[in-house]
Amino acid sequence: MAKDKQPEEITNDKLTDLNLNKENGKDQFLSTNHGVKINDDQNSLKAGNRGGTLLEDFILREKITHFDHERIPERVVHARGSAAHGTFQVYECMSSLTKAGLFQDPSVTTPVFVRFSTVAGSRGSTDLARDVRGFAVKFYTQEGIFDLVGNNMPVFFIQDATKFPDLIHAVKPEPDNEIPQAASAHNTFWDFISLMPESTHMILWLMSDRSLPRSYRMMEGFGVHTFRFINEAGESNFVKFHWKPLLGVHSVAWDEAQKISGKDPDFHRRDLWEAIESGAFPEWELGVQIVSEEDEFKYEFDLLDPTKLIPEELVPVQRIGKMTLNRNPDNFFAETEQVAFHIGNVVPGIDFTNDPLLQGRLFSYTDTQLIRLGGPNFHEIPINRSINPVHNNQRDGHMRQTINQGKVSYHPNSMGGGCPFQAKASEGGFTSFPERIDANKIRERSPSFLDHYSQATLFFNSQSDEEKNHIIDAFSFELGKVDIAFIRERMLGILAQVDSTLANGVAYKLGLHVPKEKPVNASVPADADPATYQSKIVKSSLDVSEALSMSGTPKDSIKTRKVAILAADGVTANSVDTMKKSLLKEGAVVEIISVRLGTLTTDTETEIQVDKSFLTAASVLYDAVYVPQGIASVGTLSQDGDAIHFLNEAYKHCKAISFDKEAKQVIDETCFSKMAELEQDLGIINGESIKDLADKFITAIAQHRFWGREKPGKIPA
Ligand code: HDE
Repeated sequence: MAKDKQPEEITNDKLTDLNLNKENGKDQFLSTNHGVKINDDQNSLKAGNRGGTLLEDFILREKITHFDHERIPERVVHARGSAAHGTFQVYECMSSLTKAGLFQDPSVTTPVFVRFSTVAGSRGSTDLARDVRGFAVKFYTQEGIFDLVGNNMPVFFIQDATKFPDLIHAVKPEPDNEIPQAASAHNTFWDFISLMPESTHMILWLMSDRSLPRSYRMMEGFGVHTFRFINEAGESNFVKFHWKPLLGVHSVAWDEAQKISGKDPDFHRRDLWEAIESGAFPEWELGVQIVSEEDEFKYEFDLLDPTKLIPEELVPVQRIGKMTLNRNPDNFFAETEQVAFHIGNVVPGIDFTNDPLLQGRLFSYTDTQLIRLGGPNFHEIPINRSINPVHNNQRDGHMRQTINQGKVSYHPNSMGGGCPFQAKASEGGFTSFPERIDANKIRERSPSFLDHYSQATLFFNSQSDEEKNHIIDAFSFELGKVDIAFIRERMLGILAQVDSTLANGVAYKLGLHVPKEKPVNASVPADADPATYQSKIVKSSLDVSEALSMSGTPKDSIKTRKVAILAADGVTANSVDTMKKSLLKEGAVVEIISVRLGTLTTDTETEIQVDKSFLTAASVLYDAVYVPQGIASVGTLSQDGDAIHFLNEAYKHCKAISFDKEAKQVIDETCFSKMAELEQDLGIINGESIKDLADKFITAIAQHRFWGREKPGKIPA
């Protein structure tokens, strides 16, 4: 066994060399907000050494006042988020469908800023909550700002904007004790949902692995609503927007998600940041599904109903361009926190439909910025500024930045030469699509919105067996946290409308029976005949839509996957080096994990830097694990509870595990020692030739997970 190494000594000089940057930061003297250089930032102004502080101390007062006002109201929803800058380029000219400038010229690069988020939790909550993810893209086009404010699921919980405050009140922590944080697994959420059959389709998505992304970089994005594309001739086509991640769509296990929430609540934020810093830029293709005006009523669902998707088998997704995120924000608050998205930010060539959820959102986003960012000039905050010039007669207001010149702030005028002018459509002026509207003024739900179950069934039927099991487990977990029995039962009644295996599976785990009565739709106006609001049974034209399952997602790359190498003193240098090099060559991130930090001494007396010790590393933060050979290293690890736990967890979460034949001694201590030989095709890889081992390991990591190995309740990790 190699002797313990002493850590490198750090001298006092190194710790206190604060003058290092003085040269670079010439003239960067500390100053007040009004430009006065500060001489003493350590002491407030006092009446004598031990005397009271003087009100006169403008430096202290300015600093503390600014600090007192550092927080702005967090977003009511989507408070927790992370963002990045990037670019978008269209593949070919889309002028036959839309005149929007950003979709015309493949040589034009449009800057974007993208913010990903969870919905329910507060700003400081965990990234790994079971939740929908926001996927909001701000395109800074030459014609103004276009915001595509979407989610990572293609449908939504409700059909009408007026139910949004109810939905959010139900999912947020309960108002008496503010419990639970960032979780839908509680009474009020399921009380509401179980009375709202229109939520069923979305709830299936929420209970699926889609709500537990491995990374923001491995999520799909959806505009959800049907929008319109308008071309130069003024012709309209309906369009649904999609983002397809080039790394594929991947998720983690629920047990893993809960553990990550403790080990690294910033898991997604860190992952996005580190990928961009390392130059592994996340990429998505923008997809569109196009439906012509003539085909508006062709489908068994209503295009205006945001609880429905258009199956890709019915209308294929055309990939029209690529988005690359290539720069982290410089300042979280100034950019990620102050960015203000608005679904109403569209450019000529893109227009709205009458989806009642979309229509309500058109009001909400500006309204929310007024309170969050403190006034009507939030468009002047750098991250929200249009890159093309803004000219209008809007003036003044809280925190106005622009210094408008001259006397004229009205239109029409002659004193300002008529400026600014209105733009003709041919000059790029925005004109709304002149949709014909001829109707009574009513408060009603369209009967075409009353099919609440068929797409939920389609979604469930389209999942792999493992995905189906995860959905059953997720419902059982969430409803298991509901302590009011009739809410659980009511929810089972809804699940019975979707699929009997689903309902019975959940009922079994809850120790309940599936109710025989049909669920009620309680979202009915006071004077309405409840019969007219009852859910309709509609037969879906498809039994299965493969695109709805994640099992067919691309699994051909290990780029940015995190691989742990467990090692201790005496490890065989060649094993570590060869494996590490092979993994790095394929773009993976590799970390050496050991019983303590510092360096390891190998069999050849070389040294290897340890990246993390078992104290700060955990299996749930990695995609795969390798145990190299080396008698002393293997001996240490086989006696180390943390190392064994690491491996057990990796096994439980169905990750690729590889080990040198000689490291079998470590595997013998794990709960899967008996399975190690049998599950070679299921991601447990061992061998003698390190090169061969590395090749097989790389293929296995690219599979993401071996869900077929899952044995719920059998792995004590
Ligand atoms: Fe939002 N939503 N939303 N939403 N939403 C907000 O705006 C709202 C809906 C979405 O990273 C808020 O600036 C209403 C659907 C994202 O900054 C607020 C309704 C979809 C983000 C608001 C919806 C979204 C928001 C809170 C029902 C997917 C985060 C802070 C009519 C298509 C954007 C803010 C960011 C944020 C209202 C429904 C996506 C309160 C009233 C459907 C990604 O204005």
